[in-house]
Amino acid sequence: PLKAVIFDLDGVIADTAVVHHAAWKRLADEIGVPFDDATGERMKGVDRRGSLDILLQAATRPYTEAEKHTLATRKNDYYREQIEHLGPRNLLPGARTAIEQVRQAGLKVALASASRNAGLLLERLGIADLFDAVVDANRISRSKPDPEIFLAAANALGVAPDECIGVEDAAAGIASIHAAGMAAVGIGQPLALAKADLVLPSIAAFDIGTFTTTRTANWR
Ligand code: G16
Ligand code: MG
Repeated sequence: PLKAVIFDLDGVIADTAVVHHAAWKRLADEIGVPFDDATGERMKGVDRRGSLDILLQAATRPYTEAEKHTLATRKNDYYREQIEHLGPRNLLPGARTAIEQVRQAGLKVALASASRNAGLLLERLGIADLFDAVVDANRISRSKPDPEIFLAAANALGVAPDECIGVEDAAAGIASIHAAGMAAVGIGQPLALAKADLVLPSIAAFDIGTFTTTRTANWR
């Protein structure tokens, strides 16, 4: 039986995917490395250092470890500048309702975010107390698409992976959910999320009844 729903943060609950994108774009422009939407899409759900490596694939010279550290920090400074100003209005429409629905259905709720800024974001968005467990990149060692983060979330909730649904906006996240042995709901473009068991255009379309009142086979 379904016992828990594990949500991604950026791009699912908060509209911060565009803020990450803008911060990477600013850095890319400053160091003269090309950056397009496809590159931005591949960075979604990937941790900070992994995202930098994706950006630097288009660089014309190698970067030292020390330089990479400086660049990742600079991008994070740009990102933090922006999220300082966020509030509950930056929740994606329907996000709070989706989480509340899950709780009202008697299921547990966890967050699985690759962002080291996840705790700060939850506070700013005013939803920190809606989660039974929060797992972010500070608590794991292997980034999505590795299953570690979703497995850690299920473990923190005390439920088995096959009793969980994961909700993600990134291809790397869908892969992580499936590798953990969970069903995956994609939020966004069906083309980018082709591997998901179900794709919804936005979190506003999330209806827990889809998963609790019909047999898994009907949607998965
Ligand atoms: C998010 C974003 C990624 C970002 C990562 C790390 O993950 O989707 O684009 O690179 O966090 O963020 P930070 O630099 O703040 O640690 P998620 O899993 O919440 O979608
Ligand atoms: Mg995401």
